[in-house]
Amino acid sequence: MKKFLFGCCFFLFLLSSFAQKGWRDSEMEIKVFLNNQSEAKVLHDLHLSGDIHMNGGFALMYVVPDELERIKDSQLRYELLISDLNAYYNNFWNPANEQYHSYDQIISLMDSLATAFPGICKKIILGTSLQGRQIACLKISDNVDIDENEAEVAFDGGIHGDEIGGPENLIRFARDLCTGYGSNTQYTDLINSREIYIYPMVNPDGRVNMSRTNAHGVDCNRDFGYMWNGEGSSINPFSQIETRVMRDFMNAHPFSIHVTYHSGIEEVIFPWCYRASHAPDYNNFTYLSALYSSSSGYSNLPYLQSYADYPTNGELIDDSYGLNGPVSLTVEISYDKQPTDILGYYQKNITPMVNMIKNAGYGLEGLITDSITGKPVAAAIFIDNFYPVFSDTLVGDFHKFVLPGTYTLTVKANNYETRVISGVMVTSGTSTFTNVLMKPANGSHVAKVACVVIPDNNPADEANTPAVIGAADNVNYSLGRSGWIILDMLQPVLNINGNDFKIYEGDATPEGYTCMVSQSMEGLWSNLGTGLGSKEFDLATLNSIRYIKIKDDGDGVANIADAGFDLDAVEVLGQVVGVNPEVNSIVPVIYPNPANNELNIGTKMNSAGCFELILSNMLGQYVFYIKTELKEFYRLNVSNLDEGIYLLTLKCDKGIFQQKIIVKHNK
Ligand SMILES: [Ca+2]
Ligand SMILES: [Ca+2]
Ligand SMILES: [Ca+2]
Ligand SMILES: [Ca+2]
Ligand SMILES: [Zn+2]
Repeated sequence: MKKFLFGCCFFLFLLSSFAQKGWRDSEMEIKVFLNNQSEAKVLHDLHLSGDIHMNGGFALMYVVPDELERIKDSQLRYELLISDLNAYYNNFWNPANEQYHSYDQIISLMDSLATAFPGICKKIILGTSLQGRQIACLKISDNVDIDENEAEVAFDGGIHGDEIGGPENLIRFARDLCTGYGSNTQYTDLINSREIYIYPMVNPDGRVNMSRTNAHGVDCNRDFGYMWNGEGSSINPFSQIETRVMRDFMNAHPFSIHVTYHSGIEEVIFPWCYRASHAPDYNNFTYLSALYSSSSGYSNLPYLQSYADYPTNGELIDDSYGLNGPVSLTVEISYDKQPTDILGYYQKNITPMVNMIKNAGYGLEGLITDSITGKPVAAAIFIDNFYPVFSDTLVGDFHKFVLPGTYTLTVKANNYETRVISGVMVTSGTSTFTNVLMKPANGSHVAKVACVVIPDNNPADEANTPAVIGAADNVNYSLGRSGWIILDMLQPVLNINGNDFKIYEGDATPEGYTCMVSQSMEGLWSNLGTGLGSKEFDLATLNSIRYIKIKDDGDGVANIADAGFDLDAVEVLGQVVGVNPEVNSIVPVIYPNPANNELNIGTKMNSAGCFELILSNMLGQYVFYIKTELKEFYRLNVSNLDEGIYLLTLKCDKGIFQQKIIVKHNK
């Protein structure tokens, strides 16, 4: 153990000494010429850092001398572009670069926009980089301090720190939007009707160090957790702070359209990056990519599925789309990573950026609220066979870009009945609004997929990850051999008497797996043991958890349809405990849950006579007690209770009813 710790410390020491420079010692940039797919495969199999662009017939690779020897051995033709990247970029920002704003200048521009336009522009610090720099974005919208029922759209750049054109575009765009408010009619309309997020430097250490990677030497655009596969020196999905900050940003804002900017070639690419087959939203992707291209100032801006340019795993756009459902595009704005005519490239991209903001509000939208309280509901919205989007939990609104047509919406939410709304028509250049009232009901399941991994991919399976959301329906996501998934239950799963949740396998051939649980995505993970097919699990010594991780046992064949454990659903048990059959027939309706000010209890105990109502905390202490005459409806004031989890007990002469209640005060 000591030896292991020493090894870790030594490793950290290496990383921190490495972190002082942006690139590895003697790292160089080379251009490798690729005539065909088999040459690209030879290069890919060397597992080096860089971007392969089959679409352009070349790759830009970042190699140290012994890696260069491997390229020489492979007989691939290459050209040396930069012989020592650290030396080359050493004085890039000093003296000040005339074409580009530095990290400090971009941050102070963001601050000054927020100060000069406080009604429509707000700077949000999302996190801090490894070397202590701000990871920040701007929100540009009317009533900027309030989350309104408006479509949200995101632009980010600079995940590869040396590709400095994207961030430069974005800060100029932010400035033009703000200064145009009130005078430019189009900008004014969009700022009034959308929530625009501009996130110019995803990897600020990389910008200062002029490096592709972050200060840990990891390519953040291979570190994302949807079909992650250990590329770009990433040792775990979401292993880097820059990646986790982006993940949390995506979870907090259900974007309708998201665009991420790069340089190295000129093209628009869309998911999937990790597989050849088309994503269910393929037609939506190609429509918006074509619009981006045709409305741009480029004479030719090709658009294609990312995989067709070259396969990669762990990219931001797969993660953004795969976990949250927006249209997510990568735009490569220039062959040069630091083009001298940056103003020209900005001008080529203004109209398409405006078009993306516009289209973020087209398609389907709606408001999802509790039918009794009117409060917003956290829901997954499935539209035909597209990847689901999620409601904004602050307002309850959702927005999904779709092409004109007639659609069926299926809205799934924990502790509500599923709603299916069909025949929703969408016409061109507008949005169709649907008001969705959700009826309280018992039942809690997976709310969202949080991370998914299949070692070395399994293209033979359709990889239907959204199939695990909601109640069991025999529609599965197959984990793949040794694959694993992290499920977000959203509300805490409590440890009550007996088993606490049930994992469902949705086919007739049971397969083995391990089940782990955690309060946080970052761990610690507790192992609850193994299962074979559907099985109930007990939280044992834990009080409550939010995330469930299921890992296939590694048996069987890797590259076939339905390889690995076939996960259908996870159901939270113990919503109702200690109920005898007689009481079951008079199970009350209790809402909202979580409760803010009031908890409504429909007792349905007309035949039960006198009853006792007890609310106790998780230590078993009573926080409320009443013994009362028969009543069909009871309203309990919880506004003065501390936030947390409580157990509601109803006793009558026919038995006992219990349900866990969450008290959460909206701030
Ligand atoms: Ca607004
Ligand atoms: Ca238990
Ligand atoms: Ca099976
Ligand atoms: Ca299912
Ligand atoms: Zn890039």
